[in-house]
Amino acid sequence: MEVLRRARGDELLKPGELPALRERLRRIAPEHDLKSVVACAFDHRTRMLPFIFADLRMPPAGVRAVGAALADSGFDKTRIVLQQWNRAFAPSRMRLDGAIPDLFLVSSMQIHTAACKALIRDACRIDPEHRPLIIAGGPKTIYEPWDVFDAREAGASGVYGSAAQAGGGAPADCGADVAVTGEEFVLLNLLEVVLAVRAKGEPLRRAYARARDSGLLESIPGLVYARTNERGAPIELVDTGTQRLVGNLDELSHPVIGMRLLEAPSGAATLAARALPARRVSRYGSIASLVMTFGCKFNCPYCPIPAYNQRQHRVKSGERIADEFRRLHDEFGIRYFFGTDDNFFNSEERTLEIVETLARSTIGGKPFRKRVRWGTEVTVHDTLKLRAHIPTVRAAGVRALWLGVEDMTATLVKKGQSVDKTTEAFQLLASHGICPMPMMMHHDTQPLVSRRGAYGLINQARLLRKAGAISLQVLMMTPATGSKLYDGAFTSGLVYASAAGRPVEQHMLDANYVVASESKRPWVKQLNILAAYLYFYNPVRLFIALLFPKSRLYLADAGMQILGMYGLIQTARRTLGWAFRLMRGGIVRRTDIPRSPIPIRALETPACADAGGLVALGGVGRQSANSAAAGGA
Ligand code: B12
Ligand code: SF4
Repeated sequence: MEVLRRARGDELLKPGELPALRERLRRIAPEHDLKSVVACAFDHRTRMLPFIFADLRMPPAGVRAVGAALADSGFDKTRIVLQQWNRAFAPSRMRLDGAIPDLFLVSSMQIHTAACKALIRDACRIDPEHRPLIIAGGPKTIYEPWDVFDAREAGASGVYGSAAQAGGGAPADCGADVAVTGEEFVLLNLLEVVLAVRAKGEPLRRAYARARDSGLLESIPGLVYARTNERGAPIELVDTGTQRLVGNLDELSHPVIGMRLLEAPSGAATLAARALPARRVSRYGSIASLVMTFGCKFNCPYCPIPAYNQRQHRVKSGERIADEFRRLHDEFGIRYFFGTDDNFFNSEERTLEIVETLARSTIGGKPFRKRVRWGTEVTVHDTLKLRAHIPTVRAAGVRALWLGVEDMTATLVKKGQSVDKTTEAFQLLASHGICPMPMMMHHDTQPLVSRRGAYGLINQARLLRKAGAISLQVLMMTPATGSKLYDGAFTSGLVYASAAGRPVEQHMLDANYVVASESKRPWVKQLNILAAYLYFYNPVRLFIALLFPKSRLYLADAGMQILGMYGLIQTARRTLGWAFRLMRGGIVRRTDIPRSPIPIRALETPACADAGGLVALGGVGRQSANSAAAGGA
């Protein structure tokens, strides 16, 4: 099920509402002196193609934004811990300024759920009197907020594997206190409400419980919180409805604030006395992700993005983006950037405003393109629409664009692409020194190779390479939470529960594993993905890339080959065992849609009335199906 849209005209916050909230919090922050730790859950079993390098080198924008929002609201005793860098981090042992933090926030994608739950479980080892208020957020909870609560007393099996997954001896209330299904504003709104009832020196979690029990949280759209029994175990979840979105992204806190809060990589379970010094940030986080736009005008049924954004296209101004590049470059020495856009070329007018501003901006007296290199996601359709402006895009510093090609023949998905158009768009970008990076989706009806035409997976990889691609992403079509196709994929029995006795776990939902297919020989699909990667990344091609590189960027082609071969080894190591299980058979399918084992009471907000009311959720996943794609486009 998709994220429900608020009533028309009520999707966005009023202009200035977010900065005003920060300002109010700044005024009361000194008397509360909160200490917060924001953790990014990361399951290292997901390390493989197509993102084997970026997954560790790019501090995620989500946790950085949450940390920045807190610090920018006056709560500067905040630390961001990435499990990518700090595998041994144990929340039960965290101390900030010598004390147990008041707030423990966890951000997770769906594929990192096991790691997210383990972090929450460990935080629950802190005795209840001192335990921080535990808040979960991010792409996991946006769609399946109920999965971060302790469901053991509800006695259910949960989504994939056990929902509770609590180890022996874990306390009864071993889950998050509250899940945020929205963005920064929702978190700050919650804090303001809780701090308003907090007595001097009172534990934040106790003040939170009082605010919750007095019904004060009901007026904050974007929360799911637990009502508990005397043992602290959740008996009911309350869903306050869809958030209002910040429309003008210039109102967000500056990314440099979040970048200053990162915990240095270490093998320790505890936190260092100070955050990672600015001069060392780029050594570990050499790529900075930047929020520039949100939303996409297309409506691909396998993609949750348009519904998440309530069909809004939200943007930052060119001036603000230039400032973010400049300050991140100057303060941290970062030269590589990635835009977190769903479809950067979505609106011609807004795109031009951004790239023209960047193209005439300077950093340290030099033009942008000489100082920074960046990439983001776009569509083939919009690239061709903007063909006359590609030189300006290049002058703005863009060196790579990821395009959601999916299937060049548009048999699977139609969003304005075709073999000719895709080839034209790729050649156009390559001719201007921008590396076109294809994102493809393999599906049940697509063969590995077709004798004629361009239908086969390898046929398409070959065409894309010829047209200038230096990287390849091939993912299997897999149901994505929050997409239109999600529920149907389950009820129709497409999705596997297990194969040859091995259950499908959430870390396997990254579209690298074949976990939903009608194919009689799904193991062939699994091997097809490896074959396509091997066709694209191999020693022969590396040799050719050294002699006749596809990219104008020095050694980029050869570098991608080396990275791709390393990633391929990891992908094969992790997915071959699954291919053998698929071959052995014994595939058990599921027909139940993942749903909350704990009853959910959805508050009926008039705002959501046009979507049938939140009652429609009934505890089922809040959103969409899954595109295999990493982001969008
Ligand atoms: C950039 C990106 C990537 C990058 C970078 C990831 C990184 N290290 O930064 C790369 C290319 C590596 C990547 C990889 C993948 N990605 Co990706 N990616 C994105 C993208 C386009 C932007 C993410 C981002 O930075 N957004 C901007 C930040 C500010 O937004 P945010 O993270 O949502 O955080 C906000 C809120 O969620 C909330 N919030 C977040 N955390 C918390 C925590 C608390 C406590 C609170 C209160 C609030 C809160 O507040 C934040 C500020 O507004 C999103 C789509 C999107 N537009 O968000 C997909 C997305 C996150 N990716 C997705 C997927 C599926 C993947 C892959 C699995 C794809 C694949 N098949 O390989 C891999 C996973 C790799 C791995 N091992 O982790 C999905 C996740 C779906 C889900 N339900 O979990 C998304 C949502 C796209 C989609 N289909 O909708 N991805
Ligand atoms: S898959 Fe890409 S083009 Fe389609 S709706 Fe999602 S972001 Fe837009």
